Amino acid sequence: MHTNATSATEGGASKMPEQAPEHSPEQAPEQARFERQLDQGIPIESADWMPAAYRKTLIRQISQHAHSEIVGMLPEGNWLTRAPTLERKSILLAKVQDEAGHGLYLYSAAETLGVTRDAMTLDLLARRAKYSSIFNYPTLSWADIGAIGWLVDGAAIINQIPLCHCSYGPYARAMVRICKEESFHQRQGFAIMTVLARGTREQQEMAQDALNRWWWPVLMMFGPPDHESTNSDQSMRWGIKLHSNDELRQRMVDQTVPQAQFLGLSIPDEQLAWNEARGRYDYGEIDWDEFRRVVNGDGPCNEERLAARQRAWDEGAWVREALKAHAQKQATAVAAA
Ligand code: BYC
Repeated sequence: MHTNATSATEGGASKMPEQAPEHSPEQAPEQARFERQLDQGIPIESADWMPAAYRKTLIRQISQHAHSEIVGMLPEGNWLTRAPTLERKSILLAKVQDEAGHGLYLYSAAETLGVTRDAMTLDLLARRAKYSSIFNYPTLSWADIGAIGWLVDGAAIINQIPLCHCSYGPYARAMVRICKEESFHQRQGFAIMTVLARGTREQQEMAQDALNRWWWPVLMMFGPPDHESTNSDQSMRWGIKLHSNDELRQRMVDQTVPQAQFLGLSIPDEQLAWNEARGRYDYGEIDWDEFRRVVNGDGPCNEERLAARQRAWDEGAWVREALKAHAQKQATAVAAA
């Protein structure tokens, strides 16, 4: 089995296409065509020429996005055996399976850029690749499943709808279906919160406690503040990102406050206030030290999440071997025919 230990984003992964450095005189016509495509909103496809740095940025972002979907199955999977009813269990099972599907579409989209899924996975396991900070927080009660659907999937939709129009065709197309499924996920989370918020005092307290714990980490999902976002400027020029981190975070706050009011829950932010002049909500300071700690491996569940992915990789070795043997057998049969 191929277990390339080099980094996908450093170009060490197998099959990474050879490409001359950006802006070399020989590449000027291709560079001009690439820029024209961006200007005219024509998607860049995998066979098109693209600057090496554009390819590298896409591999970084799409693979991290894929890893997030797969690691994101773990906190929710934790409640599959403890869902309160058969109906809730079936819905949660479908949602977790959807996340697996999202991971697969995204790994496939990244593979169109010439990187292998094995190389991407090994980057995750070696901590060279990131995944969303949000999945390093534990799911302590059933209300957390409601909060994840409502808030985490809510944030995902706000962040990901624009990606349906990003400049790289395979990524944009993968996002269309993902966003449709995320909408269902968000509604199932809101439905859980609605039941709890209208339930007994104990259920209301569970819902409030979940909101208290998830609110700030959800706002961190959108990434560092714009002035600290190292990739944003270039990614926005390339049409990979269409809005800044702070703009999307603000949309999340503005969208969620009325939903919390509807539920009768209070957002744990004393500085939250409607700003008439801006026509948006002002909100309090995010603990960016916590964000950096969690991204750098020191969140409540980082070790547990990576250990689970490592176990899945090790225990899945025989499946990968079997698939490879099957593919070789098929190829031999076709060649012989
Ligand atoms: N967590 O320059 P910046 C989901 C990193 S899946 C960890 O602003 P960029 C869901 C960033 O990678 C959720 N790391 O970066 C799944 C960069 O480091 P590197 C995932 C973060 O890429 C299952 C550095 O910080 N969604 O919702 O321009 C169930 C500087 O940041 C985070 C996606 O992946 C973070 N929160 O913008 C339910 C969407 N934020 O890579 C739900 C696609 C930043 O240079 N990705 N970093 O070493 C994006 O839209 C962008 O990559 C981000 C960050 C907005 C996340």
